[in-house]
Amino acid sequence: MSLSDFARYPLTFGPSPVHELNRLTAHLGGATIWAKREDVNSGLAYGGNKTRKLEYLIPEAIAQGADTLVSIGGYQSNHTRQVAAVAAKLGMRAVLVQENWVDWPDSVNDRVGNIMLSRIMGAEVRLDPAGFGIGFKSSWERALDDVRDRGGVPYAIPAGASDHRLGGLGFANWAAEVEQQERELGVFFDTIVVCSVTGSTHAGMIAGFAGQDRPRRVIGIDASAKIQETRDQVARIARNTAALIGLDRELRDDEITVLEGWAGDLYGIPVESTMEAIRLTGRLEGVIIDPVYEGKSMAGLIDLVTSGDIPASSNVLYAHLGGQPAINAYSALFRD
Ligand code: 5PA
Repeated sequence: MSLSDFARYPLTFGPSPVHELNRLTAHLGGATIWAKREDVNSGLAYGGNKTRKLEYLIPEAIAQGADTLVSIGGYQSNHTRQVAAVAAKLGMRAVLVQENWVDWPDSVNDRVGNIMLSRIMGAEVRLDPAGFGIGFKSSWERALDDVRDRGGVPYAIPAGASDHRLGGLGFANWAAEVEQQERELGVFFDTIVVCSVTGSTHAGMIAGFAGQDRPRRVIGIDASAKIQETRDQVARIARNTAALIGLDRELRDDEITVLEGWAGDLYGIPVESTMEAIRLTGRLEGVIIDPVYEGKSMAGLIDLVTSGDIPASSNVLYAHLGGQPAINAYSALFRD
């Protein structure tokens, strides 16, 4: 099997845009920085990385006769918002278990941003007090049972569409897309920087790039503050995805790099470097990134470029994975 043998239901506009961040590049004074923009990859409720992953899960859901997508995330999950949008587009229902993953005191945390968008799109939103964890949950099993009890046919999508046989395919396809865009642009991105939490975004990229001729660094920046779990999950999904798309060799350990140092102590809580990254990217480029994911991976990129760990001769591709709606739950941080 190769990637092109898997059915893909188009949910994106096509290849996501790639462009240079020239003012950020000049400001940092090192490697040349580009961005590939999953935050504008689709017309379905602001898109994002999950929209790409779902392109490879939806054909299976349709083949199984599913009428309800069931998934799980935090109150401000971007993933569940994208599931809600895809369900709406396909004429399916969505049942979303939204857990209290982040102990964030903003009184509108369970009302604005992503969760509001999911409600607007007709999803059944179930608030659950459980804390952060990317594993399987009883609340999720209950949601699946409830759909069955009502006579529906659920299709189960785990957190971040990651711990799923097909979860890595969307970003294996991203790697192929990058190679094509490099040909068109006449540039080679020797270093990719990507945020990693449930793992299949980074893992899919690793599997996809591993089948290409020119090696490159694919650096994951942990935003979960549970580094060992993230590393294990990325490694497992990368190896499963590589086997699934017919890579004819084992992935080496040095191809799986998840760095810690920018997540702070807790998932979902920005730290000083996150806030600086958000402000810098906004002021220099007019590009908005969020305090939970992209602010942390951009903080990593800034440090790696500034320190020379990523050398000045490099062309770096920053994967902007979306996630801006959540910023509305963090308004208190931007008052002055
Ligand atoms: C998310 C995830 P992975 O989970 O595939 O590692 O991607 C990390 C990530 N950037 C990076 C953004 C904007 C994201 O939304 N979000 C989750 C969610 O519930 O929204 C799965 C955690």
